[in-house]
Amino acid sequence: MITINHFINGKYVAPGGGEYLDGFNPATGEVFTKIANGTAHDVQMAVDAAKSALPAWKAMPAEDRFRILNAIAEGIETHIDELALAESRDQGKPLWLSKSEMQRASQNFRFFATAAVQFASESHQTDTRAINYTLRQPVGIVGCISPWNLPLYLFTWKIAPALAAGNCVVAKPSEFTPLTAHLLCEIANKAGLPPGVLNVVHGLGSTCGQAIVEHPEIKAISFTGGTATGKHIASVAAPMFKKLSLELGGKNPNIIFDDADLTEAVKTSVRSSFLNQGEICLCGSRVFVHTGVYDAFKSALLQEVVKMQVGDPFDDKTRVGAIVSKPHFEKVLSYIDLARQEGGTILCGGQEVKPAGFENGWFIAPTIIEGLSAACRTNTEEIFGPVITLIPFETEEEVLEMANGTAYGLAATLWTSDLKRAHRMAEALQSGIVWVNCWLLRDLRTPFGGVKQSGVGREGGWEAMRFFTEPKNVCIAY
Ligand code: TXE
Repeated sequence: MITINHFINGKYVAPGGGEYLDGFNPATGEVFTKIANGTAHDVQMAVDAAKSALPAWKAMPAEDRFRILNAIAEGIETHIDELALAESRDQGKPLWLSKSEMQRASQNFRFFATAAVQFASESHQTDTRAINYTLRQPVGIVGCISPWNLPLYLFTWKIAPALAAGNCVVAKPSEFTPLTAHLLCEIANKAGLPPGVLNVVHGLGSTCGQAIVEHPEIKAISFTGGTATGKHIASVAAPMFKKLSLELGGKNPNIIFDDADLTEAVKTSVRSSFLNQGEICLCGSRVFVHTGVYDAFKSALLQEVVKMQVGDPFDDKTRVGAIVSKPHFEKVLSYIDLARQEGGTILCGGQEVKPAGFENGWFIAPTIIEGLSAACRTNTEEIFGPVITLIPFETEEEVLEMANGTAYGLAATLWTSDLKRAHRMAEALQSGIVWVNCWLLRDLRTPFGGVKQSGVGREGGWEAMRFFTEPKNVCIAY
């Protein structure tokens, strides 16, 4: 049994209340970790540590901050195998995928280490009268709350820019997948991160997470998770005038026009539908296909999807691992039932799988559904599992209306060889991100986030550095 304690002031500490939560291996259904069940008291200790560390951390020369953050990136790289094993055990995802995510976690630190030395602010000359310059000062103590789908990848995506900008952090990973964040703390210590600069607390969102959001000395909250939770967090943080960055759910369209390179579109759609068991906010869960290529696309996609191996996360051939938790597994299955009730036809999958040796795990076969209206619940609510729907369309106007017809607006993908159409669609889609003839091709400098109920604010590049700093205008008369 692995014990996961808080990391406060550079040391692992037991929860003040002495209580622990069970942590499950989703592939076996077994408990293998005990997770500190943090309370407001533990969050207060983390805030106290952050407060003591803040003056020295924000005054540290950027070059020194760069060196420490870069050493954390190297530490992650050195421990990639161990971290990837832990991630797959905790989350259920295939090991090959965990390895690439651990590389990205390292890259997040490397990227924002260099941001610490490159970040700059503006100056404005006001005629011949004055010069204005903008100071970009650290916000102070910031809260980072991350979800369970890409645990270390998203945890580091938040804490690296927060630290690079000179803040001290109180962070909470998801109670479903806290293991890699726990291991990262030791790496941070070895890299020379001063005690108190990064504090990691564990526990339930409704108690420990809530205490972070409510704490008056935590001045900014960066959150990734469900839309309902984001709405609640905003209702608590906004009246306290905290800075808020919310990266929430999606119900993303993947649009295949009749002039698309079908081979590429099918190959990438397999990934954009089912990578990480479909538990990525960027997955294209509504696949709109032009009637001219609908049958050809459908049969080519089905041919690939029925071959996908579901099961043991540690088998290299596995394409779909376990669903993160029992409640989430049940939620996804309930949506498949709903699709049936709404009149959908299940083309493949549609049920749980019990792979040999993993009969107690939470597995769902990759599922493709057709025959549903674009406006039904299955097609407008986030399922966040290995479930997609196929929807035919005739015209650009029609698909645009359907694609934009949900409360979400995170990431859209379109496949076409017509450049003018790509520009027209990219302009008109209500979405924070538009991928044309590709998916999840990431450049860490680009703004990342969604519109409508997919969130508020942007992460990535200078956007993240701006979020984690307060601009102050200084006007000096000539
Ligand atoms: O996430 P929650 P859940 C979507 C997906 C999923 C749904 C719910 O559709 O089915 O959200 O997932 C912390 N104050 N996404 O309920 O609750 C919590 O401890 C402060 C999309 O598992 O949003 C965890 O660390 N914190 C998504 C984090 O919030 C609170 C990724 C996320 O948990 C809190 C995951 C509170 N009151 C799920 N309540 C994406 N955008 O990628 C919870 N938390």
